[in-house]
Amino acid sequence: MSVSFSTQPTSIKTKISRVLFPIFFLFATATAIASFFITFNFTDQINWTAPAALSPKIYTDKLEEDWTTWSWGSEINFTNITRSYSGNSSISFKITSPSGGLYLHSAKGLDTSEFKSLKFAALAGKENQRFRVALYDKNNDPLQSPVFLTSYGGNPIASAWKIYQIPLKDLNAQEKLVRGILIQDAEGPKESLLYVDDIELTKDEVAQPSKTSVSSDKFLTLDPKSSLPSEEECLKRVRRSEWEIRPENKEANQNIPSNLNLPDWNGVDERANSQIKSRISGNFTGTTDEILQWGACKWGFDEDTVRAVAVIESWWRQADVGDKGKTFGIMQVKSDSHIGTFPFSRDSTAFNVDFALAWRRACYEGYIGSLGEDPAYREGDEWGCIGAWFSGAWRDEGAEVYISRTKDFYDNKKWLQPDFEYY
Ligand SMILES: [Ca+2]
Repeated sequence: MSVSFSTQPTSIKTKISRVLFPIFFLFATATAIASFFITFNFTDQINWTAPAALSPKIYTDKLEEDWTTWSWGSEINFTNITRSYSGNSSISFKITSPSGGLYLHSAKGLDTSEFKSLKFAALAGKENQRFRVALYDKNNDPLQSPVFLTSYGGNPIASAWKIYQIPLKDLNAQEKLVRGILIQDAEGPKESLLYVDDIELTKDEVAQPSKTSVSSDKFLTLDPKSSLPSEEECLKRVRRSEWEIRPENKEANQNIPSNLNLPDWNGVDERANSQIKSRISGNFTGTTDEILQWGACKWGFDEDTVRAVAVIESWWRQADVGDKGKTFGIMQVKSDSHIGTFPFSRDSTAFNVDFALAWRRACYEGYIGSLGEDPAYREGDEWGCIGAWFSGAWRDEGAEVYISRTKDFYDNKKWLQPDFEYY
């Protein structure tokens, strides 16, 4: 301002002009710039689509600009007002033929480089529906085979909205241009119905998908001669979830045996009968995984060894029958070598698991006399006992092959793999 005030005498009018003009000029310029931006932004919202990376929302109460439906095998309402997770409406997605897909397409696509996960809310129209999710690339090809919601906190349920957050790395969609989002029926009941709301990409790291194996309270193997937790304690310690990959086990999962009267085991250390066999009850109900956890807790074993053995024995199918009608259930309990187990081994998942793990514990304690004939048999070899459950002998060839296969399932957590539910 000192420049504007000349040291030369000047009229008041000139002085005022000299002061006011720059102020007016600045004001006018600012107004013009501001109005330019306001006008531009206003236009922007109507006609101009932001660069892909700036627009990670795909659906809120309607499909966002540039997203359209390429769906199939379904009836879809994008402004369904009967349910909403937020705002006024959601997508209702009713399957009319198997593997019907809710497929959202963007010609422009989304650059995922700044994002970490795909997030959406889902509510089931009925229970036990299964869905899978995939993202599609710039050529509209799938980036990889779909992942199952089962692995990300369980299937949608009918009583409450669930928020799914799937890491983009699980979808092979990091640093990609994504042109398609698929949520697909995975052979659930006919005419399944799903509500979906608030589909977006987020920058949030996914802490951990709520897979069942991830927990600090995981059951681990307790050394021989450890005192084992009571059934009451295990009832409290099982981590409950809605995850059920074998809905067909439901009836047996709800069945607790009555009038159980198992004869004493022959050819064993007497402690196998007094301390172990006497504890077998099948006194638990829950989902298939909860029952496996309960057995792991009660008998003091690494819960993933229990899950892995249930994979190799029956693929977690309690209705499984083997050995020409002599072997039953999720852990394949042999009715001829384990007298008194049938029909409980067939009718109650908890009994089946309870019995198989009681036997494993007796073996692990060194109490199984028939194995004791082998000089190599010793207490404290859990995998050796897992093999003996299969072969009836101590680390023979059949047992070693079985142990090796079971270890593979243990290592890759087979029960959490996307294809597991189809075995
Ligand atoms: Ca909404």
